[in-house]
Amino acid sequence: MLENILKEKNLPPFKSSEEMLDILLKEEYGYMPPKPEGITYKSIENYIPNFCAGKAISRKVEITSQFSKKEFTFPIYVTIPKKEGKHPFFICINFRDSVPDRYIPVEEIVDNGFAVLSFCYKDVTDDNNDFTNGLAGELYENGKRGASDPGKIAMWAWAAQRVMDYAETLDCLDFECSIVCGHSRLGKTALLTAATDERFKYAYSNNSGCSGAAISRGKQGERIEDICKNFPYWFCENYKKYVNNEYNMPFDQHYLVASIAPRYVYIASADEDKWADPDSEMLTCYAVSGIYEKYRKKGFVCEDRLPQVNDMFHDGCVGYHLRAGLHYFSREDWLKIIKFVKKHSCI
Ligand code: GTR
Repeated sequence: MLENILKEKNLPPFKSSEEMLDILLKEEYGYMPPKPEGITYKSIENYIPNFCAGKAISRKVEITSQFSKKEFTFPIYVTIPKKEGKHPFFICINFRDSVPDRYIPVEEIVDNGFAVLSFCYKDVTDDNNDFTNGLAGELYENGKRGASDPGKIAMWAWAAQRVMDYAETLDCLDFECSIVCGHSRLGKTALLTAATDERFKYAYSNNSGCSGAAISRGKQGERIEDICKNFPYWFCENYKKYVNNEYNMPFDQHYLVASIAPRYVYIASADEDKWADPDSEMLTCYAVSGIYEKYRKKGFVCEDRLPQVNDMFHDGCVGYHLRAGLHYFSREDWLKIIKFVKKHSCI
């Protein structure tokens, strides 16, 4: 059944990872901002005293990236279990700088043995059309950008990669078990982060929908037309060419997930989140499955039908679940991605 649904969409065939990523950057997200020439970190220890009943350390770190004549600083929040050993860890791109946060149940994450490093996306650059503030202000003269220059999603993804730079200075983390995660617009960002940086071994996208995990051809709910009208600044200028023109795109969102293969990808949907379109999100998992076979790995292992509430497919390198309820990064979503990582990394 899924094979037939996919056939009708006539998706562009896979190319090499480099080619697929290049098309996505040129036509959709814009090319990533350059890596900094230098980077420094300033830590405030014991940021939240007695955090998680004393089971975790809490630290605030200011990351400063240096470019030729400019520099850019943003804060991150680090929570690491005190227990001995190397900890698997999440880099979580969040809507707020609060820790814990309604989208990050930190104590439960720590109790499961994971560290979490999070930041507020607006501390990198505002979520609006203003390209003169934060990182955008450092990159663009006069706030003007060319057709393939980065949109805001690429800038938030760049910031998650700087958090990985910082993580690499710590010897208590397990780099075989690094996960970048985010919800909605930040789920799109999480996928782009992993696609452009192999240091992330897992990417977790929560309810990311249009221009994230969902196939655009024939998508229900939000379409490229809507997203380009409401949030044109998330993308590069070229993306507007594809408004109501999905079937002529030289790419679709399966390229984004395929660029992460053979690393792990997990896509989560919510049943009442019709705007994101769970069916189109799961179809992406199905569409990329074959890529993993090239690497002699299991791709996506599922029932041959569209998703149903409480489905959870964890057997292959591509994971998926459909949770009951609304558009939200819930505790249930966290527990399911944690379960998936534990299963595949044998924790
Ligand atoms: C919606 C947007 C979605 C999703 C969401 C969010 O309004 O249309 O693509 O990203 O916002 O980020 O909360």
